[in-house]
Amino acid sequence: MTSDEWCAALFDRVTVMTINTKLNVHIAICIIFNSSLVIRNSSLKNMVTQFTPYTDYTEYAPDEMRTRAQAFYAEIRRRRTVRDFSDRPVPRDIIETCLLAAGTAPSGANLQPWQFVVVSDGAIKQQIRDAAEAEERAFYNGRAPEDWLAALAPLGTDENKAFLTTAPYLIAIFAKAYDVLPDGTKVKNYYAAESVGLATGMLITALHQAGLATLTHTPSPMGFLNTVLERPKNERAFILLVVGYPAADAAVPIHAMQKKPLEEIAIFL
Ligand code: IYR
Repeated sequence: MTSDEWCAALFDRVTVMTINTKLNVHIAICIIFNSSLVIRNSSLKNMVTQFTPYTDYTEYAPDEMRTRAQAFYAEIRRRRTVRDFSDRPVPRDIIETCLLAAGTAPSGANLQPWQFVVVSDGAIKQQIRDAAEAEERAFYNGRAPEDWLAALAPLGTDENKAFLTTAPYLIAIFAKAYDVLPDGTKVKNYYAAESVGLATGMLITALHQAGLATLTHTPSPMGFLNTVLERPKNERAFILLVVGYPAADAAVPIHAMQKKPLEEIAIFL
């Protein structure tokens, strides 16, 4: 029996901290907690700190780094938020691979507090469109303050969201403020919104890299997504990502192409 297992067997509710010595010896310390303590995982093995050499890293000479950085910038600066989608189907495995890429995003305590719901079913897309357009009608016809509408004017958006039924995929991205264990225990996630934002950015990048267009759609409020997609209370809609090929005649607002120069977005100290 390992020391971890010994602790687990001895106490019903314990936490095990391990001290990783230079000799790589794990010293397990058991602490008896009061009844409010919750163990994240019934297997205490997950609490042991273990390391493995970082062999996947590749270093490039500065010239090659420069070339790679410039090549990536040239690629990503072509990304556009698109609102005119084609209905051409996209192979599902491409979406799956991009989701796997998104799932490698850093997250608070590596708790990966995201849930992606990929919708290709026409009837569900129609339900989402109906509910989103209802919210958007309210938004554009009174709910949105004047200055918000003025900021949106150069984008030419309105309450009509045809892309929600035209595009082959809608990916509803939810953030989980907490997880629920099989026994019903709630376990808090950390930096859930930040983590899901990072994963969403990586998903958009992966999809662009694969040759697909996206739209980060934020019908406001987005609570209807829980109802339509039957998601539990601990999941909060973060964004609705529309994915597909741009329509042959897709156009993008010039305003959206104007990105701030480096001097306006970065300071070097
Ligand atoms: N949710 C509305 C309004 C909207 C808000 C922002 I901030 C945008 O960048 C774009 C649109 C809509 O989707 O039309």
